[in-house]
Amino acid sequence: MPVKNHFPQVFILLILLQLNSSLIPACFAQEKSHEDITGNDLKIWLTRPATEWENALPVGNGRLGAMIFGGIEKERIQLNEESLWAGRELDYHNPRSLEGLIEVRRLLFEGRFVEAEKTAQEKIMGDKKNDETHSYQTLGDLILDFGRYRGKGDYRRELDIETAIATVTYQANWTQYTREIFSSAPDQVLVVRLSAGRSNDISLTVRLSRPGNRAKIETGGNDMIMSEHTGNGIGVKMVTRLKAVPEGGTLVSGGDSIRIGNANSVVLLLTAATDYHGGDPGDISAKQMELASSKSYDELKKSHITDYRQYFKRVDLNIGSTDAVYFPTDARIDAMKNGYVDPQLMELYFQFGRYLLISSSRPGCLPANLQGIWADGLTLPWSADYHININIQMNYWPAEVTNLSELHMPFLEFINDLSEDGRKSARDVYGCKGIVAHYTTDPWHFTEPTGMIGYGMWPMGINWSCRHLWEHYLYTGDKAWLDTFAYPIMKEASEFCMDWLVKDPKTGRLVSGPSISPENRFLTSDGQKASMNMGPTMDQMIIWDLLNYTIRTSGIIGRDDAFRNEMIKTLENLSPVRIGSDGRLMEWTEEFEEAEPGHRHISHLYGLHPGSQITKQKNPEFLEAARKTIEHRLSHGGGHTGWSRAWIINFFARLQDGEAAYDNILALLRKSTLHNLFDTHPPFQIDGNFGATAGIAEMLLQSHAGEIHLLPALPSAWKNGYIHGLCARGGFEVDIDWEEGKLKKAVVLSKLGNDCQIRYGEKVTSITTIEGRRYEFNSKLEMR
Ligand code: FUC
Repeated sequence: MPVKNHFPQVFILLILLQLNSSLIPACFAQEKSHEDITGNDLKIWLTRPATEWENALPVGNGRLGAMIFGGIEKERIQLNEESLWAGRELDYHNPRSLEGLIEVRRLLFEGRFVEAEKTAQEKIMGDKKNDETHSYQTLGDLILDFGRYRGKGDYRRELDIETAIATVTYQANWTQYTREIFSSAPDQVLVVRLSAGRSNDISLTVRLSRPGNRAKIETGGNDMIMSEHTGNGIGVKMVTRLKAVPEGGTLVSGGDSIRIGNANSVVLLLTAATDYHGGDPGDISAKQMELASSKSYDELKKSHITDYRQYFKRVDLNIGSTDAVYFPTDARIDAMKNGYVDPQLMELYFQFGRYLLISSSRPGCLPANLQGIWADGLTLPWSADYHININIQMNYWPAEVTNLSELHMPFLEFINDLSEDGRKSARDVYGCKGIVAHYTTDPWHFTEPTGMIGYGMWPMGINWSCRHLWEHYLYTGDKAWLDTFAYPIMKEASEFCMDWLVKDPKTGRLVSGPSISPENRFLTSDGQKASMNMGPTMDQMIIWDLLNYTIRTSGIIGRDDAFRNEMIKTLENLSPVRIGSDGRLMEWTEEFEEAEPGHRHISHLYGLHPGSQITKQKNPEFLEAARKTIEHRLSHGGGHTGWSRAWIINFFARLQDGEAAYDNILALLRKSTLHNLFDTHPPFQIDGNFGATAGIAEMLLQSHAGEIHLLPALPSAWKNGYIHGLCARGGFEVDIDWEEGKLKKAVVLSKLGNDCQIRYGEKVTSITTIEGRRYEFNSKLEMR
């Protein structure tokens, strides 16, 4: 995309940066050629090495990840492997739960919330620690020690998200040095290539290490092996292999290092495996190394780029550009904080979200965790686990709409993998049929309620996740998969809900409980804080949703008529969602005062997004109540975590309020974005990146309400632009171009031959399509 000249903006940017001299990077004074500048479009680049992990650059192949610090004299490449967990399978079932359940329900119906909570804590909740014995962990560090350099300068560290290659370049000793780093999915190897402008000029010491000093490190010739039975012998077994391939020069190995002297270039290959998926990690990593080292660097690089691009190139976004692209990414983020508006940074953020999904979620792998696959240390925030009370779902919001459907599979498989333990928990904890899971889980798929009531007593984890199964079907139309894979899970989740729901003695309607509105609290009539009640709105919405699409599914695949009728009956008796006296959607069955009105979770808007219970066409009064709900949260400091802000972008998109959605993108970039574009939740949580990527797509295309809605929430700031390649439910791929804030043209590719209705503003048109054909519309939605 060509860069326009906007000297006034550059000037303002420079002035803003002058306000804080610490923000002015050295390279601002340097001239960049036009070629350089246009090449910066989809690059995150910085003019200094990372001093903190949060500022390093991530590469990954879905399984093997690395964070590139880019030090000149000493490079630290922090490594991750998706299954490196220090835990193991454990049972957290509280044996008194069945007795507790009856007592807790009685107390809650009597309005004795605090007593109910104490009883549930004692009799229902299982005990689980979040410590080193239960956490996802770093694989270790690859350290490249180059010794002392003289005359250092012209430094640049970049991540090209069009090729998924990180590059570090600098001048030192009067030579240009280059490091290229990528994690290849086709060859299952991390590749580092070191080159220099002069021959015989690369000398370094290579080391592997792992915190805790428990890893065994062996070297021999060009090879190094690091192995450990993690978690002090209770976690997974890990083996990491490194092979150094210098061209020219000398190589000496011994102890824990390989020393290379005066080489022309060096390629380092790193493979790693654990025994999590079965097999011997030593054999797996050796096989990977054998295959990777049989290829040349150019072959590895070529197959990596081809593989990555098959996903990345499917979507192209352009929402305008300014000369801010002349500047390094950290300066651009800081300029945004100072009020500068940089549309191309939003585009970069959007595409970075897609980059992160391609790099952390590949078929056959575990799903992206709270940090994708990138995490440092042995004990991580929330163990970097799989939170299923919004976080993992948010990770996968962009998957279908941004044309990365295959990358949804690790999560969909994971939901299935929860079933076995989920069946046991439903039976043992609650005496119910079907499957259940709570707010979080780990790679061994535990599903019991654990921890404190305020977050743990929430049995809707699988039920929410099932929406992803339905969405995958809506986008792909894969009926066989719906029948054999998705429906059995949806059915068991519905069976649980139908057994779990109880009649509210006051209303006679069915409510879910004991449960919470994740992780919010209310004030009881005597001013105490409580979380648990019967029939929190989010549960009612999730169950409504689950039963609805399970009913539809059983119709599509033509099975289980009797069960379908039971589900219909349950739906009719479900306690409805209500609007409170202040016009907001009620979060609980009573109009409790919230203990924290700006709470980060806005769970009772599930029906607006990701659900589709509330739409402009169906129930505008609920849409209005949803708006009031968000505004109330925001006016009390809501959206303070990145993921919460990202959800708000999606909410406003669904409210078709482009300006408010846009303001929240600005807030996300200004308040919750690190210099490497990672989303903050001190330190970092990846859900906000994914949620905002989905939110930007949702502003430009929606299809949840039975029609393809073009530009439903286009903000005035994105005056001219296009988005090509987004997907719509029903099996469509859509290109939209706009000019002066109005639709210019749209092209709809029908992948399945379904009929569809297309909307732009108040204009609606219906078409009958043929599989594989493209349909082009003009600005008036007339077919060309
Ligand atoms: C949810 C959120 C927290 C955090 C945690 C991992 O429970 O409430 O903010 O994101 O997940």
